[in-house]
Amino acid sequence: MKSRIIVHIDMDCFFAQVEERESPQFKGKPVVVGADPNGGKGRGVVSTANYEARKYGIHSALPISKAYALCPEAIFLPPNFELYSRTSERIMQIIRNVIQLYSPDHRTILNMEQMSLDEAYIDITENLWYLFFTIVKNRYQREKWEKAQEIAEHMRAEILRQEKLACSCGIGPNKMIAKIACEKAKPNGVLTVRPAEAEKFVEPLDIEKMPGIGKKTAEILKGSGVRIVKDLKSRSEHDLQNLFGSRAKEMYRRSYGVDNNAVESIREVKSIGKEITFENDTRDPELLIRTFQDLAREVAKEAVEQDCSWKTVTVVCRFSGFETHTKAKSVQKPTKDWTAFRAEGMKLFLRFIMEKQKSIRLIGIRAKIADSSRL
Ligand code: TTP
Ligand code: MG
Repeated sequence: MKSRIIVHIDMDCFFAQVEERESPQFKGKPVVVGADPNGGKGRGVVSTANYEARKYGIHSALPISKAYALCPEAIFLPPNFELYSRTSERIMQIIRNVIQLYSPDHRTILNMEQMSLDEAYIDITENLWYLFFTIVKNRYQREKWEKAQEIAEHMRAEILRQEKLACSCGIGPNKMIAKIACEKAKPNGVLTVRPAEAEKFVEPLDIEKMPGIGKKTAEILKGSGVRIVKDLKSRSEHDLQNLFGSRAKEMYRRSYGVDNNAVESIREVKSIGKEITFENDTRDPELLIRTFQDLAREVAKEAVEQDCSWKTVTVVCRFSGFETHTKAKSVQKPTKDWTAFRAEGMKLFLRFIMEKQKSIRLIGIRAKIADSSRL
């Protein structure tokens, strides 16, 4: 396989950091985003905690009641998904813009796989390839890794400048190494692991930390004396095959720091949305319906211009008193039928009007795009 350079980028304590940005008075204080702690009796879990709160042992998926017991004076906030998702879209666009600067024509070549709201892989091999023609070969092998570091720092600087948010990057010869490197670089750092270092880099890792190995698999491995990645190598591939069948080959490869999975831009999910806040809260049906139709038409127009298909239509409604609700409908197969998009959106919107008698402050409509052709 051709040698590759992969960057993994991941925002630091994403939800909590966005909340801190929105409310600077939280700076330096422990912030926990998740379910309502209800004075220690709350149910549900922590979505994430900022690094200040992590010092108390609070982390994602911890029961909220435990988080409260560990630090009752922390600032507990409910998640605001609309805000995180809008922020995420802008971040992904910043990444694309920066990467494109590093291609010969500043436009093409983008192999990016968005994994979640705050995380993406970018294969920048092709972006660096043109360097090959500008410098002598032995220098290219070294300098391409330095250039990769420069690209990662550039992305981080732009995200910080435009969004006031910190993130971390891992750079490696494959997705697994890049992801682990990013984890190690946190918070607010960059770590490069070159091909020659990859095998040694994974050896001391706890087997649970290896991407692709879940809790169950780790338990089985630990039960058979495999604690760290290096221990995996002492087993023959045949041994592993008996335990894990077809998955053994991949596992064995990974224990040598090898991962051939490609960065697949097809996974990228984007959305196009519009919303509007009324000057005065209103229940005037004519105004509401007309405004909603205008928004839906604008979204559809933008999508048609970009030749996208839609998968989900989401309608948001904020009533007076900041009570915000969303309703969504998905189609089975992505479609370019934007008339249907507008019709489905309107049905959802009418349900809002019928269900609640309150005045409306904000309305919005969003299409989740199921098309990677725009990359
Ligand atoms: P992560 O990137 O896993 O975590 P993080 O960004 O909060 O912290 P880190 O600095 O370690 O990357 O997840 C991104 C967001 O996804 C996170 O901010 C909140 C949400 N999330 C949950 O809601 N529940 C979870 O169990 C996890 C892991 C994340
Ligand atoms: Mg993160």
